[in-house]
Amino acid sequence: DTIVLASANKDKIKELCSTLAPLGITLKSTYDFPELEEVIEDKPTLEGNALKKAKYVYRETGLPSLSDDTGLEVDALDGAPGVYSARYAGDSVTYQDNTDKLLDELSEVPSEERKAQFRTVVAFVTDEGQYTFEGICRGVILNEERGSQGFGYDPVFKPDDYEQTFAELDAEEKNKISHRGKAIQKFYDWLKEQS
Ligand code: ITT
Repeated sequence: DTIVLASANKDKIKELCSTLAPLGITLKSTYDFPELEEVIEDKPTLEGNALKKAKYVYRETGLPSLSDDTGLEVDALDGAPGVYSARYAGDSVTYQDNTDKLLDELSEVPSEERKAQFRTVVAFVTDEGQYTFEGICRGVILNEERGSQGFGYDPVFKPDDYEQTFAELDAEEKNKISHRGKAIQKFYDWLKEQS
């Protein structure tokens, strides 16, 4: 029961492993297959990019492949940065550059209008077919960064019903309520039904 995680993002791999490994699933990542190339994420949707990544890795390795495409969708920005979340401030930028741009774009937006959601689409491709699973976590974008755990936009995202940002929660707490945690839970429930 080996699954290849079709991701090059070490922070995502860490979160995915910590949720899936305890469930008895053996995981490899694209780092175990040096011949794999980086997949260009040029689809207009999270679903499209997630499937593109998992299909490529499945084709090259012949092993069941699981990918994750995630976007931060801000209501006041009509869903931006969305599918462009990794390169919001430009190509080859840091998490900090993207967060700075987000805070800048929202600088005039009052707190009650700063609602947003993280949305993850997980794609699973095997001999039998291709499947996607979605997870959403709603919250608000704060005016400043808080906390040092997690990654990406975590320091400015405060999930609904919590006082802390994702960067102030430990990994286990984040996984329990996060977009990624929910998508993986759906995937796992489906996987169990198949056996
Ligand atoms: P792979 O395609 O190799 O998996 P990536 O970093 O390109 O990695 P995405 O396009 O899905 O992956 O990433 C979108 C960006 O959204 C990511 O670079 C982070 O800045 C941000 N992001 C994703 N998940 C996040 C999370 O749980 N918390 C905070 N920010 C997150």
